[in-house]
Amino acid sequence: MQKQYNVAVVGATGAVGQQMLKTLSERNFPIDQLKLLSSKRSAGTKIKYKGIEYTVEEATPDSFEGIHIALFSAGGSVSKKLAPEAVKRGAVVVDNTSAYRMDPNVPLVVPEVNEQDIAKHQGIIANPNCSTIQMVVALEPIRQNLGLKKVVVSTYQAVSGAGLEAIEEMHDQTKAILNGDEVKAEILPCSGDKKHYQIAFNAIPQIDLFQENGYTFEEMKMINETKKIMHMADLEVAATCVRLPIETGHSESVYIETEKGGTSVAEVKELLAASAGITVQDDPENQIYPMASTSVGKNDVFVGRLRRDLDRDNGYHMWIVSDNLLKGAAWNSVQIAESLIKLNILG
Ligand code: NAP
Ligand code: 3JM
Repeated sequence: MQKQYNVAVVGATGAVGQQMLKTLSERNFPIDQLKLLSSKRSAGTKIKYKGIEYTVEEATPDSFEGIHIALFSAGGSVSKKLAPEAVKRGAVVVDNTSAYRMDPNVPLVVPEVNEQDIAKHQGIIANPNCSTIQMVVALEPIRQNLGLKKVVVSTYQAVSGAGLEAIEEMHDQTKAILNGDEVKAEILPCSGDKKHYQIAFNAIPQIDLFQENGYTFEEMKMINETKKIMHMADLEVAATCVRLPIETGHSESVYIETEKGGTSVAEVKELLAASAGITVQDDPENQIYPMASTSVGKNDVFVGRLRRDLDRDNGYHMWIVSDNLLKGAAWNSVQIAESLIKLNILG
């Protein structure tokens, strides 16, 4: 019989945590005991998993006694405080926050790209940022076959990437505007920043806090994480991250320059179509292309609108879409957990 594992989900009541439970259930993940953890606020809440009711508990260091795998998505400060406590108690942590992603001792993993890096873990494995994950899945087959020199990305990101409160804020603002009522903005663009702007019927060119270099932290996550995952410290990457009033599904306009020039668009499409985790949706004649709305609930990364640059024979433009809560968060984390079992490197 397959071995069963004790699994803790930290942030189980959140937007990512809910998708984590759905994904674990759909994958029939080999769970012996399941522990659902949150802050004090939601402790006592009942959540059903596979028809059985569980009571959510407040996450404390002792919550991790006897846990084999801990899936963290409760924000960076919770991971900084509790992930080392989980590791101390023998758990392997898959962390969905930015807390450890750039730590040289922590593998940053997208299984389609660098599954082998998991083997180097010292207790914590980091799950990249949602916008990074979907982009590197699409870029990796191109890197392998044509080489990669430069990436310029602009994102069109959904509000669910900022949590349940941001979704609610978008709903409330939309209703208020349509009813002619006063619009309140308290969360977006970034709950930790001074000013808040309306997201309904808007496009906000700020995700996370501004850094000293004029880029936002979300943009710097995409830049630094892409280089780390692809093992390409010299890759040229630039990013502009924008929040749109879309509930779920991040879209990206991506321009790349390859090492090798002259490969036809048809050949690049074939490379992408043959790769794990990618669905090509690209048929302009029939208006087929990826969209946020059609990506929701699916694990794949969708690629379309592939065109050669008009001035450079090693330049390509494409449109990359994925469900930010699935491949961008829950599904990638569960894939890492499945790899830990498959590669027999759980602690
Ligand atoms: P959310 O909907 O706001 O949910 C936050 C979750 O964290 C809730 O379950 C909340 O519990 C829990 N939490 C908050 N403070 C806590 C504490 N002190 N101790 C224990 N649990 C606590 O946010 P979300 O969208 O699910 O995102 C959660 C985190 O996941 C983000 O902060 C981010 O770091 C990460 N994330 C990663 C990606 C990615 O790209 N890989 C994408 C989205 C989010 P209560 O119900 O008790 O408040
Ligand atoms: C996505 O610590 C926090 O306040 C969480 C901020 C956050 C992050 C992050 O930096 O971990 C919100 C939404 C992410 C992420 O995946 O990078």
